[in-house]
Order: sequence, then structure tokens, then C-alpha cells
Amino acid sequence: MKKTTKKIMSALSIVLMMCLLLNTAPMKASAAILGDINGDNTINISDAIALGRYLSGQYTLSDYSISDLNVNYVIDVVDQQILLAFLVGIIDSLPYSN
Ligand SMILES: [Ca+2]
Ligand SMILES: [Ca+2]
Repeated sequence: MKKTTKKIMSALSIVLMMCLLLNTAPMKASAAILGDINGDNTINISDAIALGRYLSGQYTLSDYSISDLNVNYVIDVVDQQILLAFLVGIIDSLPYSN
């Protein structure tokens, strides 16, 4: 993993922990529920955790289309980074395209 990616992930992790400590309200999922990995109709840190568990082989996705957040037909760590960036407000909407 590149140093820049590691720095971004570290920054996102810190911001996420701060959000959790401040007990911010979860974001409601859109109609398409893109990013609602665990299917509970909200997009929050639990979805990022579920996606991380999927990437490490410990979770089964119920719907692959809602997990592919950059619509490149691959579900990988980039999708998790996009979800984290969405949760902390760096990205305004999903799917993400750059
Ligand atoms: Ca969810
Ligand atoms: Ca993807």
C-alpha cells in the first residue's frame, strides 16, 4: 500500500473514531441503498466494518451491487475507502466517480 493511501486511511480512521465518540447520527441510506452493506437501511460505520470483514473473508455480501461504490465491477479496499470517505463527509454522494 502506498504511503499516501496509508496516510489517507489513518486520517479517515481518526475522523471516524471522532465521529463515533461524538455519537453522530447515522446517515440515512438513499433509495438505492448503495453502501448499505449490512442491509439495515442506514449507512454508517457498521457498513464499513461489514465491508472490511467481507474483504478479509469473514462476511458474505447479500447484494454485490450495493457494495461496488465506484461501479467498476470489483469490490475491493477502494470501495471501503470510498465508504469511509462518504461517512466522514469527504464524498457527498454515492456512487463515487473521479
Ligand atoms: Ca447499513
Ligand atoms: Ca468497486
